Amino acid sequence: MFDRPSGGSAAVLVSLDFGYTGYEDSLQELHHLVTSAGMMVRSVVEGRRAKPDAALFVGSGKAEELKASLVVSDAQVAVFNHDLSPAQQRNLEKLLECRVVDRTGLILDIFAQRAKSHEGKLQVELAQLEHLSTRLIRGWTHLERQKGGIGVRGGPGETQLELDRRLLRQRVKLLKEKLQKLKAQRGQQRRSRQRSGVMSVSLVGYTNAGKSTLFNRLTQAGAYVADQLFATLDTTSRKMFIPNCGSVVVSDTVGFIRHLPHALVEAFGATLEEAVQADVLLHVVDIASPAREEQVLEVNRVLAEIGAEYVPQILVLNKIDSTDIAPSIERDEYGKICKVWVSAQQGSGMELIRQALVERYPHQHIHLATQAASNLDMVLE
Ligand SMILES: Nc1nc2c(ncn2[C@@H]2O[C@H](COP(=O)(O)OP(=O)(O)OP(=O)(O)O)[C@@H](O)[C@H]2O)c(=O)[nH]1
Ligand SMILES: [Mg+2]
Repeated sequence: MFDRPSGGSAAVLVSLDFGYTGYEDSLQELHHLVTSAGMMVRSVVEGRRAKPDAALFVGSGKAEELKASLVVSDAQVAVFNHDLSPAQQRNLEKLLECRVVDRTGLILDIFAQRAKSHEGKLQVELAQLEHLSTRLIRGWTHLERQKGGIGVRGGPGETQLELDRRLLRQRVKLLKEKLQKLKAQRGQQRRSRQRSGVMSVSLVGYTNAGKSTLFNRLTQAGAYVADQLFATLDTTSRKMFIPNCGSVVVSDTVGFIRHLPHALVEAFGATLEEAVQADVLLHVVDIASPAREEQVLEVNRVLAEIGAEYVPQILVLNKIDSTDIAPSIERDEYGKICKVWVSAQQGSGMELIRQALVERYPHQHIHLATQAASNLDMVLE
């Protein structure tokens, strides 16, 4: 609704090294994010600073270098590998005379492009509005165009700013109500699934780890797979049957990324709840990525944020075909499989994942019983 589509634009990336670890990885990830948004990377402006400049984020010399780079490479967008304050973004746009996108804005842009389902679209719009509301300051007029369309007129003496704020609040409230209804429906479906005693497994992991590829392997579904960040936005669930054991419902979910914008985590609450409510999480890791350890930590951090830190996890170390590791398993101190090395793309190690799930199956009933006892709603139903 608010984003100007980035697809097709040429971009100059801006990245400052503040001396934190993982700088190179984050810059590489920015590249991938920008191409995933459908833009072309024309050049990269880098620098080092102790801390960001209050007015422009980069120093004034660097800002001039950036301006020249935008002109030389005929780029229309400057994409920052950082989050900018509303004032910094405004100052930069004025100085550079081009669109300035920060990291959160870029991720929101990709989500807006990818959203397919009704729920996904509502979630993205809510996240965009929440992000925007922090930027709603005097002189900001993005909502102006919509004002007439919605047909709301400000009362006497109401400033443009107050009107904008009011429109925004109304829309946010409406979106939250709609999402709440969808969440209730989702909960209903989940409860009937739980009552039927079917084990539920959610695939979680860093974006591009191979969750959808694994989902397709396990369930013979045709989920969208691509070398893009955030290829999957909507949760898809499919049944999978394990011989001599029973049915398992597997859900493919949205991927995580470092510094996942908070507005997104909040807006995607209903979708992410699929992970919170699962009996087991298959945490998919791209073993070929040099940043894999940090990615695992980041995924666990988001899982804790949404209340899924106590759901049992099996670590699926994927993409072994790009290493010299063979399909294999590791067991925890209780003798249960806790790590599985596989290649979802080649289909190797799939039987090891099924074996790991079979081991967890009996616990499902214990889990259900405890959950039912502690959840009055379920007992009363
Ligand atoms: N070499 C190799 N590549 C793989 C493997 N599994 C997945 N990929 C590739 O990794 C990329 C991402 O795969 P997806 O299945 O879309 O990853 P995802 O985790 O669902 O990603 P998002 O939905 O974007 O979060 C694709 O290019 C896949 O072909 C694997 O076992 N080996
Ligand atoms: Mg996916």
